[in-house]
Amino acid sequence: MADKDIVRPEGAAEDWTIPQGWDRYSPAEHAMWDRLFDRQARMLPGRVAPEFLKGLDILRLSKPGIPDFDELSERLMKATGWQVVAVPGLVPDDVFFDHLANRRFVSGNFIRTPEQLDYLQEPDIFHDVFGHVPLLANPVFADYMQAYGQGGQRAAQHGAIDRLARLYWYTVEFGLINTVEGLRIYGAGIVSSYGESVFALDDASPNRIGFDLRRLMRTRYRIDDYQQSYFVIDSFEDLLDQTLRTDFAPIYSDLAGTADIAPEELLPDDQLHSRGTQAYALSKAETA
Ligand code: HBI
Ligand code: FE
Repeated sequence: MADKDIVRPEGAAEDWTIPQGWDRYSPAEHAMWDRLFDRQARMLPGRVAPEFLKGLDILRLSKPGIPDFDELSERLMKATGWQVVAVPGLVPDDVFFDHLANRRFVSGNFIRTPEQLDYLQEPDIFHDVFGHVPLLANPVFADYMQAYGQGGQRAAQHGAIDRLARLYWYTVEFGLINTVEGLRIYGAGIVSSYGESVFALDDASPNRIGFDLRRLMRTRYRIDDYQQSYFVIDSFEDLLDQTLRTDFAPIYSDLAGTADIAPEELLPDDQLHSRGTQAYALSKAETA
């Protein structure tokens, strides 16, 4: 969706923020949070990066009910100087980058309906808060997200937002991390999804490829289904070092004119953690 297609709703401020309206959630909406929270909390130990579990703990994210952004922001502010602010849905890139650059994470204030339990297009409060916010309590990841916002402002000047968006996608949304105990998930798109938190780690279908910034910036991604490739970082410190402490301008010019890489494609230089069968994507293609 192009930015010009997103219209700032009436009632949203200049920076697109709106009141969370915590008092307006219905018992059914709070119950939906609890249901999603239970399902993921049971799934995650042994699957998610330890930093994520630590974040849940520090922020005391739990049941019962949808968190109040003011309370959450107070704890998050103490941990890393971040806040959570409510927005109506997707916001334009420049607005998104500006919030991140100022250590404000934007979150939808609505929660999915029972019909949308496992799939919805716009990020709701469960994806945004449960998926994204715990890692913002980690000082290194907190700096990474701010640097991404600053990098977005620069990428816009280079016409390279698409490249930078791939970095966000394959790390913040769908990243895997290598630990002494094996691969773990940390991307919010995985962590907030019941199906993908199993698929991304255990399924034989997807590729799991060692993180390589230039390679990743050439790789297209899927927005409609589980990923066909995941990229594996060694640590958050290493991710921050390799990416946003680096000036991307020379990388953007090197990459101009290079061919994109398909989501499932492997290259000879890839450091493979696992070579995927792509059985899942192929079975979907047959029935499509
Ligand atoms: N808006 N609310 C919201 N949440 C996002 O994750 C988001 C957005 N606008 C733009 C955007 N993400 C990305 O496309 C940028 O990283 C480029
Ligand atoms: Fe997200």
